[in-house]
Amino acid sequence: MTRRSIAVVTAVSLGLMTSIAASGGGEARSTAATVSQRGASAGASDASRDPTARGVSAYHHTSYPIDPAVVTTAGATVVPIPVPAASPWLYPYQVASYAQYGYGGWRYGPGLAYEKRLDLMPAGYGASPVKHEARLLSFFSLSDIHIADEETPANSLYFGYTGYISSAYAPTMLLTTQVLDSAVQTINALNKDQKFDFGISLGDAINNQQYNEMRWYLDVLDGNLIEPDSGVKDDPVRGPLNDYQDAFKAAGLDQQIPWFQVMGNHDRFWMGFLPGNDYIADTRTGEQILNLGNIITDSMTPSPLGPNSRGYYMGSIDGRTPYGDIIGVGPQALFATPPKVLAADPNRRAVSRREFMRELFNTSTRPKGHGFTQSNIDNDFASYTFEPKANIPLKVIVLDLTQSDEEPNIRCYAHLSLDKARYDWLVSELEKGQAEGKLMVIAAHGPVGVPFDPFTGWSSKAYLSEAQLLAKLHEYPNLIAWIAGHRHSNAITARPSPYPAQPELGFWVIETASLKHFPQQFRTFEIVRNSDNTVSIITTNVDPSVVDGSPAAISREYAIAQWQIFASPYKPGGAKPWSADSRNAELVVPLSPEMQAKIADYGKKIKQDK
Ligand SMILES: [Ca+2]
Ligand SMILES: [Ca+2]
Ligand SMILES: [Ca+2]
Ligand SMILES: [Fe+2]
Repeated sequence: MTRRSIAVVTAVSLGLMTSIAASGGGEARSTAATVSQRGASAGASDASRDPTARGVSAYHHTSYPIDPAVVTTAGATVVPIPVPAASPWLYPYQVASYAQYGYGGWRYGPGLAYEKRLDLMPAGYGASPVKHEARLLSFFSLSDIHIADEETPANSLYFGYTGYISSAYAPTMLLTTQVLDSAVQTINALNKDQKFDFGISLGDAINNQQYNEMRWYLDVLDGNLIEPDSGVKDDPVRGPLNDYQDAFKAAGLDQQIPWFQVMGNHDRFWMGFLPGNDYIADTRTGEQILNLGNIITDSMTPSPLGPNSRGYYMGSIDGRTPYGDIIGVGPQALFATPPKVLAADPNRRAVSRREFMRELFNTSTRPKGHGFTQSNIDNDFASYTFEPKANIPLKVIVLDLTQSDEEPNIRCYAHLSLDKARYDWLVSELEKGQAEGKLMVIAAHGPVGVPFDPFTGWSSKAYLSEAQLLAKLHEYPNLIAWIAGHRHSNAITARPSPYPAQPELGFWVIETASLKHFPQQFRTFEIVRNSDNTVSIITTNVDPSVVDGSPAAISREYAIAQWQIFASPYKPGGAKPWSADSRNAELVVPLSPEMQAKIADYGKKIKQDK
């Protein structure tokens, strides 16, 4: 078995960070605790998870630590503790009451087994034993990080704060930089055990297309000092490192790991939903809170108004309050004067798709541009390819699947789409990869061939239909996987070959969840060559490692509470939960006879257990 297919428990040095001073009477949990000990003791410490009781005042460092006993979901899982039956249903914005009513509690549960999936293989395959023979490639995916400036006047809180759309308001938006920092530290710990060849961020890196969000995102990965605060400087809980607005030093991704960026709808549209206009642009950098109509229902009429529609103040967060109280939200008729945020901030300006790509050159991590080149910027074309490992014939096709601004507004702009230029480019890259005998992985913000709501799936205005795209993809034997975010889901979907005589025309669609919604997980991938010259994609979900009371731990409570609120049958409008499932799997991929012969000697030999 390979390393990531077993429970991983790694002790790591915390570098800059010193030990966690468990002052204030909190119990010190052994950092060397094994998984089973943690499972057994978890129930007893749940009371300590009330962020109001403990806060994060125990830290007197410049950085936030993680639990050094890093474990993937193969070793332990985060299991929400059900909300007591006597508890009332809460609105998502009632963050201060979550703990009191038992929302957001969790414990460690047993590890999640790997499901071995043979969906792409011919009938009868699997009768004879097959070994993992050589390691070809190892990487991680992060997705839908949604680094957020919660104090922006150009928010969309109105659509989410009472429980309508889960992406429009989530209390986790207070703590996005800190959660990414904990994920980065967790990746660094795993990397000590076995090196990642690269990492990929699958889009929606930032929440609202803002310059300050982009800088926070890149500065966390670079390991810079983070001031996660906009407008006026706030300190909701007096003192350093004890609230969501406090400055902290990010750990930074290990400089040895190159990482690549995919374009998402939130990276280039207002709240992932609308191309901006002058009103939205002026609002971002001003004090007046955004006033929009119901863009959700407006967009279903024949002539949607989009950013020109008015009627509701979208609200913002009062950055002086410990739980991020919402201000300036609701129907405009309820306001005598238009509501404002505490202060304007020029760094809230929007980044265009070009500026988003250009900013990726302004980092200290590798590679410059994180996949994008000057020609991508010149042509405002956000698709590219890269070959992660010189001695492995595999290329990654990074595809910009966001809608064109020119597409008409049909239920907003969060759909997946391709125009002719991008489709032609995709086909030429698939043709080249096939001709050159390279395995291929497509990385795009959204998946294909999976169920969607009416707002986020394949655009009816795309150059071709989703069915036509899928049919084309099934022409390339060397395409082994399509990896994506966007649905905030960990789903894994087989796309078996439509032609039984050629199983190699199938591929896998592998999704990565969001760091914003429960379960806040990323994924690792290991591609191995098997003894019968099939390959296996071994993929593992990972929860960022947290210590009690840290911002990332508080965010986990918030994420679980929000999921419980949306899953409740008492929710007005009914339960609208999303899948909180984790998925660990070994996905077996059949190759063409030519590729089987070609890869027979590739990869680093895996020492056999027996
Ligand atoms: Ca903030
Ligand atoms: Ca502020
Ligand atoms: Ca503080
Ligand atoms: Fe997203």
